[in-house]
Amino acid sequence: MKYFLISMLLTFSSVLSSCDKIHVEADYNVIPLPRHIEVPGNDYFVLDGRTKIVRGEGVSEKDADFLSEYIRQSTGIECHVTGQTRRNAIWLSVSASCGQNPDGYTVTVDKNGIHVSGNSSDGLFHGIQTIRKSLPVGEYDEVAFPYAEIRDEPRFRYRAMHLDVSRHFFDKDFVKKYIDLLALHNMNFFHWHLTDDQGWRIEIRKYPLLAEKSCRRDYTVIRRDYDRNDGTPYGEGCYFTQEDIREIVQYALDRHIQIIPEIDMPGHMLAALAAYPQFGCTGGPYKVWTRWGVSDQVLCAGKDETVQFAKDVLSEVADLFPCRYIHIGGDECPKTEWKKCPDCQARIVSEGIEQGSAESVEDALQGWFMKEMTDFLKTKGKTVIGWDELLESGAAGDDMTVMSWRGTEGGIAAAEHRMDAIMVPHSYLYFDYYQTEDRSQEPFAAGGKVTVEKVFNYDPYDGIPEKDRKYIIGVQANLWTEFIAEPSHAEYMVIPRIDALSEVQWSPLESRQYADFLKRLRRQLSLYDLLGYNYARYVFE
Ligand code: TNX
Repeated sequence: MKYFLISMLLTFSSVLSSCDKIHVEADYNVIPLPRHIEVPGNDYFVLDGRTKIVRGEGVSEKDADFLSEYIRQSTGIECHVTGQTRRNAIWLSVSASCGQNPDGYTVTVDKNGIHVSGNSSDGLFHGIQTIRKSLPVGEYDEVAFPYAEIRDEPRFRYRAMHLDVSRHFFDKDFVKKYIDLLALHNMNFFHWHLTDDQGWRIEIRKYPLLAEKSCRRDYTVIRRDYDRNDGTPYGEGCYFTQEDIREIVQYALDRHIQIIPEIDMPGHMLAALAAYPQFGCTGGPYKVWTRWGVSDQVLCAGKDETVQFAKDVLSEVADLFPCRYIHIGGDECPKTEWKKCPDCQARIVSEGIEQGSAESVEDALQGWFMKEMTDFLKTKGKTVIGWDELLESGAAGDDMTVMSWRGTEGGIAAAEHRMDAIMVPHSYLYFDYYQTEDRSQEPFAAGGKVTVEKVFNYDPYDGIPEKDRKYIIGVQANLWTEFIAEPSHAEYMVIPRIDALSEVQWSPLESRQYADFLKRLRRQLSLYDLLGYNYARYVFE
């Protein structure tokens, strides 16, 4: 009797646990939401340790390995990559199955397994991310994938996040972790703000003092209280060597992300001037800035050596980053010194620069400077991106791409002029801003109020006439780091606003609902916990 009871119990519990296993289900309602998900019935394909990953033609070993690693990370199940098999597998392939969009992919789940097919290897990678995010997080032997048909492609072809490593430095490991986060959200560009008044963070071989001197400031002001400072030098040795850069570029490329470097000029250059004062209007001396804001000290547009310096820097940067885009800033460049500088005034005369549509003749001089850089970079096969001030200099040509940050007007005007534009309006997409209605609950931030819901409801086509919409190539959010010194704080500012952003970038407007998004977000948190990201919880409180 005793043995009978024990064996009954054992049978019962094994039935229970096998039910348990079966009921761990994949869920395709991920972030960003795929365009089209069809789940026809109640049938499942069961993934387990015997499931193989099969690499079709044109599929890289790396991409297959990523999938294997994601499955292991999330569930503990080891799926190995092998040659062809007819059953119980995840087949990866690249073929134009879902229209022309290179970022598009399809997923089909049937009794034999899962087929992921990308229109290009980028599309395949996004499909792999969707499978990854569909997985439950925990220790499992089996995961049931409901039979499904997923067809997906992004709304915008440019999908990015920005990171400022000048105001505060974030090291190689963090930059990689940040890139991982972008990949998880199907983004394809990373805008890397490498230089600013408060610190220069990239090695330039021709100007070694940029790494040696321009990375370090004597102290840092406390918040915005310019009468107080922390009395501690900051940033010694905090820069990326060219070797670091190459490593990070490759790391991003492996994750189907291109890096757009930004060398902000001719303003936001005080750190560089501290090491090379001869490139300023007055000759200095200058100090790497210890406070925030907009400095009057900028590169001199009149001196030939300065123009050459800027080109030399861009030349090394262009060689380091294979991306077609290079960002040359152009924002917040006061003309205080240029108005007084004999060299700048002489340049205006010698180049016959006229005010034209610019706000002042010195603004037109900035236009001349930006055009010099643009033409130079064109010889290197690069397309220039600049902040929306570009439009005020009268020099913006349709070969430049405008980043509209002061509002949406810059983007609207750029599109009108048939220039490509990227929308980054600060009141919707500055993630250094507060993220709730009640600032008192939050760590000190740059200002504003950018709630998750506000990001979610942003539509980059707002105010853009139908005929101009093709010029709005995409949308990104910025993380300026004046008040963000720690990696965990940076993550906290970004997540979960990045989730809302990724839906703006990827998913069709019609299919998105905030309440539904929050449900999906709750699921995504388990992945953030697993991967060790810090995030803000306000939306759930
Ligand atoms: C404006 S956005 C800036 C940055 C600051 C940011 C602070 C832009 C092109 N310039 O230099 O860090 O505001 O929110």
